[in-house]
Amino acid sequence: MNEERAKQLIKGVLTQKRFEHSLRVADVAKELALRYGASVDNAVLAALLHDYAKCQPRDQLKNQIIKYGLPQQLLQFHHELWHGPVAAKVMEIDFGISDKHVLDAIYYHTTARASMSLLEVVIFVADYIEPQRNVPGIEEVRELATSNIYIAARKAMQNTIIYLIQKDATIHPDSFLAYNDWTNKM
Ligand code: DGI
Ligand code: FE
Ligand code: FE
Repeated sequence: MNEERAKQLIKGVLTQKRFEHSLRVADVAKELALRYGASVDNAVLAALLHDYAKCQPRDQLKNQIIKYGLPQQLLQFHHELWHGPVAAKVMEIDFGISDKHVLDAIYYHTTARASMSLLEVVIFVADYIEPQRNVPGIEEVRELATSNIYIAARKAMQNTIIYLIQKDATIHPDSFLAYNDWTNKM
């Protein structure tokens, strides 16, 4: 899988809006990879593919969680958390991506988790700060991302946890584990 093939692939399965989001995430991921010393090729590839399954119907995502033997626990959480794990499995099994860091960056791009690799953090932060996203506190995260990507990731997760609590939503344990991990590293 290379950049051009990845672009073709997502163009065929995403809405125009989601496709353009993915291109912007790839640009930001490239910038962060250069700044922090992650593989630029892997960052661009993972960014282009991270939302590959985002536009699939809920039933289809659910069927793939079962088919691929992904944790059934996912089904107890918001369906928004399903598209990363499913995309990672499809990339591994149907498209032959074998790089574990790329697969994990796709898998964990929504929830995050403890002890993420640099590439995983790059994708998590790039997805959060891409230029067209507009959530409260995003400017602070953009600023932090110029100096310390882990502190930026922690702030992004803090914002998301607060947002989810305010709307009485559940929070996946991996999101708390990521937050605690980044807090301990401060
Ligand atoms: O797919 P994107 O919209 O580009 O971004 P994403 O995959 O990071 O999805 C983010 C949404 O997922 C965000 O609105 C919050 C929501 N969400 C729901 N439950 C959880 C969650 N995010 C985290 N980190 N943890 C949750 O438990
Ligand atoms: Fe996503
Ligand atoms: Fe995204």
